[in-house]
Formats: sequence, C-alpha cells, structure tokens
Amino acid sequence: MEALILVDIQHDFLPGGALAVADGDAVISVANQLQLHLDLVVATQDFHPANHLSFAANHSGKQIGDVIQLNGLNQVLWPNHCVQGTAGAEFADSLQMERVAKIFPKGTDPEIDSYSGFYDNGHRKATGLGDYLKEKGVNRVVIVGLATDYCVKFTALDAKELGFDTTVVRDGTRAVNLQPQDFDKALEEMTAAGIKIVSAEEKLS
Ligand code: VGL
Ligand code: ZN
Repeated sequence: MEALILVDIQHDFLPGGALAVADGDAVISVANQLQLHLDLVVATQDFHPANHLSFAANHSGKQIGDVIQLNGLNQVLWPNHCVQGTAGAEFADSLQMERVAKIFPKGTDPEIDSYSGFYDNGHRKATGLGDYLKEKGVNRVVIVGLATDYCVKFTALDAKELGFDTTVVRDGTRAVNLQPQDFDKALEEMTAAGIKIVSAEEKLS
C-alpha cells in the first residue's frame, strides 16, 4: 500500500506568498498527476498561531533569517507565514483536494516549530500521521511539496526512520535555498539516509 504525502502546498509558499519558494507553483501539477497513481493521499498543512516563535516579528531586535535558540533547538526565524485563519495558510487553488483522505496540521504550538509532517522539531509530539499511515496498511510513501530543504526533507527523514519505504519526487519539490546549494544538499542528505530520489516521469511510468 503506497501513500502520497503532499507537503505544505499552501499559498504562503507559492510565488507572491509570505515565504515564497521560487517556482513553487510548479509542484502542483506533479502533485495532481501523482494522486491518480497512488492508493492513498494525505496532506500536511503548516498552520501557525500568530504568536508563533518561528516568526522574526515575535522577537524584538531579530531579523528574518537569523538563527536563535528556541527550547534548546536551533531555530531559523521566518517571515510571518501560514497563520491560522488567513488565506496564506490555505492550500493552492489548483491543488486537487478531493482525494486527500486526511489533513495533518503542524506547527500549531507557538513554542515549537514543526518541519516534519510526523513530529515537531524536537521529536516531542507526533502529529498522528505515522499512526494513521500504519493503520491504513501503508508501507511505502511518496513525497512531494514545499520546501525541499525544510518540510519535505524532514518529513522524508522521519518517514524513513519510521520504517516506510520512502521516495521523494525531485521535480515535485522546490527549495527555499537560503543558500543556493540547499536543494542539492537536501537531496544528498536524503539519499544518504536511504531515501529514493526519482523524477515524476520515472514515478509515473
Ligand atoms: C517550511 C519554513 C517554515 C516548509 C515551513 O514548509 O518547508 N519552511 N515553515
Ligand atoms: Zn512554518
């Protein structure tokens, strides 16, 4: 049983959004096509309260891109994004949602960020995605979405660690690229962890 995980395909990560990923909208058609080829589809949703401590605006004297210590973890400070109740937190308009069996919100605790769709960044709390997939009999997961170097990477690393055969569709993701090599570095890190990296064409054929 193979599941497709759509990671954070939300307005704020698309061109024009608060934390826009260059060419981020290119993942939507790949995500829509793959949905037709897999047994189960789930989606993660970055879903922050306005007082979330990953937002630079919630720390006096800090800038976007600064790295601080937050509850013992390194935390990159982001622009306000995916705030609950705002249009930025909603899924891309052209993303097919009819086949999405369940949505897993994350980053809802103001005190801790959650890049992975499975756990918060300290691995202290689970979102329920892992148990849900296991209950459904899923043994393989395919991951697309935003962004390659943050939420896609950490979702894939956790999926692999939880024992799922894990594939990331390279051209179904785009990176934030705070550093220009971050996309390539993320792919290398995932490969080293035993995650398969394929093209959409390979996965669809
Ligand atoms: C993400 C930064 C902050 C992501 C979410 O979806 O990759 N990146 N929040
Ligand atoms: Zn976020």
